[in-house]
Amino acid sequence: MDGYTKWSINNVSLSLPATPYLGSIRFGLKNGFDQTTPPENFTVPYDVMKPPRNPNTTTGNGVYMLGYYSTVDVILQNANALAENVSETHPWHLHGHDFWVLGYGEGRFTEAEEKRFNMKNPPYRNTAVIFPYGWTALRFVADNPGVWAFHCHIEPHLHLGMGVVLAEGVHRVPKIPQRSSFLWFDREEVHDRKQFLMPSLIYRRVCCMIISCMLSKLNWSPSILYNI
Ligand SMILES: [Cu+2]
Repeated sequence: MDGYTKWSINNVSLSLPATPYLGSIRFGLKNGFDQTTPPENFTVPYDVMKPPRNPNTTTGNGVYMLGYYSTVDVILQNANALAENVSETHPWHLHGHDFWVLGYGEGRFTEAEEKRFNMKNPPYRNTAVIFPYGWTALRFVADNPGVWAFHCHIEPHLHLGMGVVLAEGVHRVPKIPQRSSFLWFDREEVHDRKQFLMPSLIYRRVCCMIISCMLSKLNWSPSILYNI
């Protein structure tokens, strides 16, 4: 983008805002971050194996607003890195939650893969990799009030945009200091919030996001799948 290399998710390269999300959401600041929800999948069919014809991307810092206590499925879909036969491994880390790793596979994810999900004893982690050209399916319960980053933990990848922001139950977070709507905030107070509820044992499918990791520069991009 503009001559720079970025990573993007569904054609959005994450560019964090100056104002902390917690304060922006709690205090209703419309200018704190992009108010449009980022895309939950690719907008057009996209061959993850081949570099896109148009390598451009967009930037953004919108938030996936999750229903409090909803069950969220995420399909991390890896793609090419804008070159033939180039795709990398990315360790994706979710803040604020652990998730079940329901499955992973090669190539483009299809709904048929769901039949092979491990619903019996899936690993419970807060980090999982997507392999080159592969996909990884995760599930978690949005039961922890707050705003949470979900990102590749290879730091340069994160700083080049490989991440998304999730939020749930922000109105339940106690004592968000007014100054959190400024350009800094008191970490101690934010981390002091308590969990309100324990994870439910009943999981309901509410959302399936397909998130693509591709070396930036996509104007049109991959994937579609949003189940309610
Ligand atoms: Cu990465």
